[in-house]
Amino acid sequence: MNLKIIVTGPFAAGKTQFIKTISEIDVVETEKVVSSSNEKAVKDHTTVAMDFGRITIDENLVLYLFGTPGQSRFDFMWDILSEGALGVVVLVDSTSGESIKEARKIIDFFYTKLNVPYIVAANKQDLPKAWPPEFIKTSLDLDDSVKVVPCVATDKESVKKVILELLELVIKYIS
Ligand SMILES: Nc1nc2c(ncn2[C@@H]2O[C@H](COP(=O)(O)OP(=O)(O)OP(=O)(O)O)[C@@H](O)[C@H]2O)c(=O)[nH]1
Ligand SMILES: [Mg+2]
Repeated sequence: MNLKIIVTGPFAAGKTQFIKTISEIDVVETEKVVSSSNEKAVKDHTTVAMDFGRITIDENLVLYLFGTPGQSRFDFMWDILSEGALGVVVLVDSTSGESIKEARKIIDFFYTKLNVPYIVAANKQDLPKAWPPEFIKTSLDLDDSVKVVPCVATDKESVKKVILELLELVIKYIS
């Protein structure tokens, strides 16, 4: 079985990094140099279309990971990418209030559009200023049933844990 998973979240939340850390194939990236000085203050490149990676869980289950662009000016891609997806990881930069605010809009978009299981990954937990997952859950005003898990997208074990948490929900949902 093949499962399509969306990795989404605000600008610079760590989506491309997350997929690169876990993918067994070279990630197909669509990075371009950022255009505004605000963005430049954060980083040089941004995803303009998608990231694509793959994970083989076992001989019966392969996950296809589709990373979205984070900036809302590319949100036409969200529609295209979400077609047929069965689960969503919403990454949030846990050090940024702006990221949390944007994440709320993204969750609303995907939940309205897809209505499939999702989890929130409170990313960049290695940074000293990171808010804990519980704080992010409260700030996002999420239902108690929504899982908000800690994440460090540069760490393979951490990314794996997030994927497995989502997979559990997806398998329940489709069976
Ligand atoms: N310290 C730390 N840095 C991270 C982590 N995840 C990502 N980063 C860094 O955060 C920056 C943004 O990461 P990207 O993967 O480009 O973020 P993105 O969500 O794909 O960004 P856009 O596609 O532009 O929306 C990069 O400099 C990453 O190296 C993390 O868990 N910890
Ligand atoms: Mg990206």
